[in-house]
Amino acid sequence: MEEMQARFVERLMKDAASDPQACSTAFAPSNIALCKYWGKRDAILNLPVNSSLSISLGSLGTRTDVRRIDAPADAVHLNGLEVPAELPFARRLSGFLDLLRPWLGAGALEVDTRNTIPTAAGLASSASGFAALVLALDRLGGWGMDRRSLSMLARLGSGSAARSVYDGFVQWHAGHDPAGGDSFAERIDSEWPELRIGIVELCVEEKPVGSRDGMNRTAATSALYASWPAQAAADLDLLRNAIAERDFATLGRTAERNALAMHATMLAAWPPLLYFQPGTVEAIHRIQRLRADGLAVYLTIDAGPNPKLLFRSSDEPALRAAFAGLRVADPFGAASPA
Ligand code: 2P0
Repeated sequence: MEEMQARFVERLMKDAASDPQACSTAFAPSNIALCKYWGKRDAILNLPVNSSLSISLGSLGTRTDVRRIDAPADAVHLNGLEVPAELPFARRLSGFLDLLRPWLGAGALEVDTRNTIPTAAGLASSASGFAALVLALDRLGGWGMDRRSLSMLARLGSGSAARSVYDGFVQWHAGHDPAGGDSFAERIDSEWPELRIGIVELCVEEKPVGSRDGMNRTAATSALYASWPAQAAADLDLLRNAIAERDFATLGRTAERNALAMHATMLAAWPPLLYFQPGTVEAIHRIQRLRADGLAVYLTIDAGPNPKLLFRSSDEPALRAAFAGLRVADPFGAASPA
């Protein structure tokens, strides 16, 4: 497994420059998929079955500081607390660093990761986490790599991280190459300043089945999964058109249907995957009522219980009134911390 990843990294890094620094820092925004990534065509190289499309979450994301240390092993901190080396978070991170160490000047690193979003609550913190790490490592090694290559490196850490190396609307191309060389993310050159994402925080506990296991189980056991790739491809085209034409109703409707179709494939898996909590269902009903009353609000839900709302800035007061404690992200707002 490591060998295939190492070969992939070697090919990618052959054009990298080298100007090693003592420390570096980077921020990456979290992202919410409007057309979801669900299923892998290659689990080792993290190649998806379908292309996906996301919107970044402005200042909600991950800041990562990386520093060379004179120590026998990496030191990992998450939100200010040291993470013991044997915990899955630290092992996954150090395993990823091992892939890139030959281009970093070897040695142990201290990695300090701070999320402005809850970890493992379906808010894609692994996406912003691996993206911020890769951006910081590019600076630490002085590689000067382009974003497309960095998105492919981030992809190896976590699929959705490929999309978090950019701001705004992003498409991750599934690609066809078995070696993974054409599965990268790309920014869609379009801004939509009125667009807002509302995060309904119902549950910040770690979910029982992670998305990696969830998508593998769905692809392996759900009869409904057969219809997913075509649905995702059709939705992606609709979303691209809606973005180009600033057609909010089509954007929202397509994103909501895409998310619920993904959850339908999970429900038909065995054992069934039900990420919804009672509050999730209540929120879905509330959104349907608000829409029936004329409010243009749509939802999307990842592999977790927390709904995210899609709406326009003019409706923000109404949605804050309807959802107490709503956290609102402004994807095209003030520049994210660099
Ligand atoms: C997405 N999710 O497009 C979809 C929707 C969850 C539901 O990408 O195995 O943590 O690390 O590639 O990226 C979450 O999956 O999975 C995800 P891996 P990842 O945002």
